[in-house]
Amino acid sequence: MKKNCNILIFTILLVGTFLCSHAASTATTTKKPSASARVSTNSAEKSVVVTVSVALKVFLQGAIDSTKNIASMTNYLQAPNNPNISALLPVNNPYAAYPGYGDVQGRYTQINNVSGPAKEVTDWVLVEIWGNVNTSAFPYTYDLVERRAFLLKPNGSVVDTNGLAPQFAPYAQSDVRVVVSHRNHMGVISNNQFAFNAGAVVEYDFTTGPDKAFGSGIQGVPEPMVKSTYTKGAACLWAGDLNFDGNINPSDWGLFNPTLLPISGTYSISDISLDGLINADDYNFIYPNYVKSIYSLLTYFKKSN
Ligand SMILES: [Ca+2]
Ligand SMILES: [Ca+2]
Repeated sequence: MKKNCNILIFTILLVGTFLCSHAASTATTTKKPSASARVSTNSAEKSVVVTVSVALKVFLQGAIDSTKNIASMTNYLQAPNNPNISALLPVNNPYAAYPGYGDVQGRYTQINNVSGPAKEVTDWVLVEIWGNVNTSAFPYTYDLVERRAFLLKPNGSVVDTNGLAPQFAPYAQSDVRVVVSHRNHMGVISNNQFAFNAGAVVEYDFTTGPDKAFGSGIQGVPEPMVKSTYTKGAACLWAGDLNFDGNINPSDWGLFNPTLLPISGTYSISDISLDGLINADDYNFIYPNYVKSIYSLLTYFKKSN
């Protein structure tokens, strides 16, 4: 039994290396099932479950590190750059506290430890797997296949608490899309569709351009991500969707820092720059986006299952 465990651990380490090397790639395809896909055993049922590995890359406009020459994000909520602020990332993911999201799993006791398995962390993100996406008529519809909260790292990669790419259950349909949302940035739906066969490795980099998100290029619809000099040419989720509904509008502005006084040492939706402070920096993100009335086609979708 001990020997079997060692073999399993060795297999996971090998596969972890495999997945990490793939996460660095910018390819956007679903690969055919591979012999080196991660395999986990459920001894109680004496069955083997082969998962789908999903390596995502996404940036948040508010968290872009303005001190760097290339696009990356800060981890100031985990390792504050202000000596008067303590680490602020919550052990339990924040999404499970939202109405209708009580099923969202995600807990990482070492989230404020930069030496933990996931190393540097910017914040929690919510990843949803959508199947049967139908955009032929309004409202657009989808089946929610699975959703969980994961850790977003400064380099944009989304990882599980072990530092590796998230694993999801296989899904028979070939039209799966991946949705990434954040508690104060506007979420995105992948423009690509993927096959979710057992053992598949899905890699998708949202940062290469707004066209990686569904809705890009449609006349009259705002680009689903922002790409600017400030973001160093990377596509980022728009900052300022404080009520997590896919729009950045007066409702979000109404939630923003009601006192308009600086506040420090807080994990708050009003801290749009994700540095533990609520001040003019955050105002400078939400105000121009709210004035533009940025909205996402996420708001056109209705869950059908
Ligand atoms: Ca909103
Ligand atoms: Ca801030």
